[in-house]
Amino acid sequence: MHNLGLTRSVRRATHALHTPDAFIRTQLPGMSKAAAIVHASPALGAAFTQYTAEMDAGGSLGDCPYQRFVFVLEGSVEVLAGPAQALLGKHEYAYLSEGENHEVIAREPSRLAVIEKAYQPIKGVAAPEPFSSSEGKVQAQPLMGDPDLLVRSLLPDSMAFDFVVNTMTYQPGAALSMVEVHVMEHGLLMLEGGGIYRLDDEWYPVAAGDFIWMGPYCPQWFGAIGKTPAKYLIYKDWNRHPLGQQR
Ligand code: UGY
Ligand code: MN
Repeated sequence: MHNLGLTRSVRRATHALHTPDAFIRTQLPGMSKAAAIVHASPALGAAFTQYTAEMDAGGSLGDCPYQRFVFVLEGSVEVLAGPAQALLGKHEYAYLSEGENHEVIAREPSRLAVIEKAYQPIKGVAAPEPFSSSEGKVQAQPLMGDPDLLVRSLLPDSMAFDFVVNTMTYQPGAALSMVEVHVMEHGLLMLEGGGIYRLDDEWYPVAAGDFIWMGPYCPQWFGAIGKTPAKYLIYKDWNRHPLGQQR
C-alpha cells in the first residue's frame, strides 16, 4: 500500500530519526561497487559522519582523510592498514587512524556501519594506532549497576581516542535509569529489538534498522519494549575539552 507521505523519520534542530523507508543511497568518492546511506553529517549539525555502506562482493570503501571506524553488520570484509591485515565478520570492527592509508574490501555482499571524524590531537599524547577486534571479545559492564543493561566499549579507554563506540544491550523492559543531558553528541544505530526513545521533548517508537542523531544537550532516554532484547551501536565524542583544540 502507498505510504501516503507518512514516515517515522524526523529532522529537528536537536535530533533526527532516520528510518529505513526514507533511506536514499549515494556513492561517496573512492567507493567502488558500494553505496552509502548517509545518516549523520555536518549538513545535519553533527561534527562527525556516519553512514551504512552496502557493498557487493569485491566492493571497497576507498580511502578516507579522517579517522574511520567500521563495524560489520552483515557479511565479511578484509581490512588492510599498513602491514596489518584482518578479515572481519559480523560484529567485528576496525579502528583506522587518520592519515594512514587503508583499504576495506568486501569478501561477500556486506553491510557496514561506518563512522568518520577529524582527529583532535592533544599535546603530549600520541594518536592511536589502527587495530581490529570483535564485539564478542569485549567484557560487558552493567550500566550504573543494572545487570539488564550491558555496555560493551569497543575502543580502548585511553585519552588518545577522541570518540567512543559502544554497544548497549537492554533486556525487555530495561531502561536508562535517568534522562541524560550532556555536551557530547551521539550517532546511534538500532541493531536488534526496539522500544521508545525520548529525544528532547518527544517520544518515538524505534526498531532495528533505525538511526538516531542526538545533538549536544539533547535530553535522551530509552526503554526497551518487546519480548527480545534491544541492542544498539552508539558513537559519542569523548575525552576532549569543549573549547576544542588544546593550544
Ligand atoms: O553513553 C551514553 O551517553 C549513553 N548512555 N547514552 C544513550 O544511551 N543515549
Ligand atoms: Mn548519552
